[in-house]
Amino acid sequence: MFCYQCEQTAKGGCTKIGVCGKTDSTAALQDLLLYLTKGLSQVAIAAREAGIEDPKVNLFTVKAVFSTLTNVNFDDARFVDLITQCVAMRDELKAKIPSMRFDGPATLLPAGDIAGMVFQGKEHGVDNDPEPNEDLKSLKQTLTYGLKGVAAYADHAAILGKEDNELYAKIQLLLAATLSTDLTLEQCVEAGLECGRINIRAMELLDDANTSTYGHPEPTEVKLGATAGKAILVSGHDLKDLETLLKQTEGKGINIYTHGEMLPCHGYPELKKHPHLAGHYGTAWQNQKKEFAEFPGAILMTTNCIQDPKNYIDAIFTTGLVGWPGAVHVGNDDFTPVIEKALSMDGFAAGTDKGSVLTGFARNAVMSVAGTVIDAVKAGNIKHFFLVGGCDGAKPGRNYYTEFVEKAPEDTVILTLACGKFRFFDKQLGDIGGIPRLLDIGQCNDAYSAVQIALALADAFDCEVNDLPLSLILSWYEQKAVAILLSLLALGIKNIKLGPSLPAFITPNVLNFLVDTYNIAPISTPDEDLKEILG
Ligand code: FSO
Ligand code: SF4
Repeated sequence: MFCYQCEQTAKGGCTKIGVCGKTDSTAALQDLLLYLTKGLSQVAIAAREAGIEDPKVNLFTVKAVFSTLTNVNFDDARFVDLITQCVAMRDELKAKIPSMRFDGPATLLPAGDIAGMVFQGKEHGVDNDPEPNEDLKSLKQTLTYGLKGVAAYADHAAILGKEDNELYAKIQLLLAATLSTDLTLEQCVEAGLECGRINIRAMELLDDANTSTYGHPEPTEVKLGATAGKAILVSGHDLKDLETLLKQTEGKGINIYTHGEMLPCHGYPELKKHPHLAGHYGTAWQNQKKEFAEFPGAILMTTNCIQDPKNYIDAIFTTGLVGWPGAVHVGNDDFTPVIEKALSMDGFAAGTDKGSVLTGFARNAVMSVAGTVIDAVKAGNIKHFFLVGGCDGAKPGRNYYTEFVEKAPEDTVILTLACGKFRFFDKQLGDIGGIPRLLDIGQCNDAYSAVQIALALADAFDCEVNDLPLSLILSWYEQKAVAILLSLLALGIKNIKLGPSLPAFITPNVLNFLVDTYNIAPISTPDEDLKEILG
């Protein structure tokens, strides 16, 4: 196997087994599915030109690509099923445009058994990329990983009924473009920026899906301790799964707790109205092995970020695109097995008080106090904003983000989003004239909200985002972060500091290009970076 798509990759790429736990066979099956989905995209593009739009193919495209994102699905059997579905859909669509001729992944027939498919997957993996130029390969992999992020956001939006054929068409065009060996450097860069632009559209669609279904998030205090009684823990990112579970557990005497990226769910009016949404348990995804093992109830994993659950395999359930061999997979509409499991477990014997945190500062909430914020800036009470956000992970270098927030001067405001916030989410940073110094915008899925806040501030101060007293201090881990980074570059945002390490798939020449064009820089130390930014 060869995989270097995420931040925790082994030096030079994961080759024997993923640091994430991905096996050689899963890696190859993911590569085969991705290759075949690129072929399905070629067929979808040709069909669209002939006037045929296939909603089933469009939705499948994003689901298949999202399945290959880091920490989503580790179950070979599910990948074999997706590969089979992909080829069946492709051939059905091809039959509707009989005059069109295809080759490559649009014609490849998968082998009849797993071993054969694994062999085929390896033939089309990253290390067998036919692109001879290392910089072009780097840009095309960046594009592929960015598209995994876009697919994730588009899938989340589709789950809540928001789809856009134009977005699907652009995703398929870019997926197909990664197969070309004729692209110039300029074309590859432009494709990456286009990926960033379509990601803004995907995130906008998701923002609309979330806020039109559950209302705009409101500043909300979330309890961190436990309430005595039976319990279910929900992790991942999916709001609809949480809602379904809340409805199905109503009156059953089970308390529902959020984990990791589900924390911002407490801010949505239509979710927080359920009295048995009891609080938030634990921290970020990389701490789940310890936190889940200690949880006295059932666990539902709704999207990415699952780790090897062998120590609590009987208590964990996967749903949606998530999979782990041996963990029970349940449909999104019926969580009875999860509920029955929770009822059979002890639950919390007694309540605990671990304080609380604030969430719910998405774009609507922040903009509703924009006047106060602007006055505070004009009066010199707020000197600078830092967006300290992105993914968390296990590497020690990530302490940078905790220290950065601790050392940020008292006349600065920290905006945060995604699971990186767990490095400092419970710090009491006080307020500036009633405005909390730590504002949780939401999940990584809410990056659109952060962009809207930045654009609104720029509008209020009649300047460009780059001229605002705002600095972006980002941490990355998986491919949604790649998509967001491409969106920020597409918006022309400069001076981003990125850590804890730079992507392994970026070559020195591509990095030089990013530094020269966008002044993007790796994080150094909190003291040095703060001095440089505020100096
Ligand atoms: Fe974190 Fe995981 Fe949300 Fe990522 S939970 S690391 S950017 O998948 O998705 O922020
Ligand atoms: Fe390695 Fe990350 Fe790929 Fe897993 S997803 S195999 S950790 S690079």
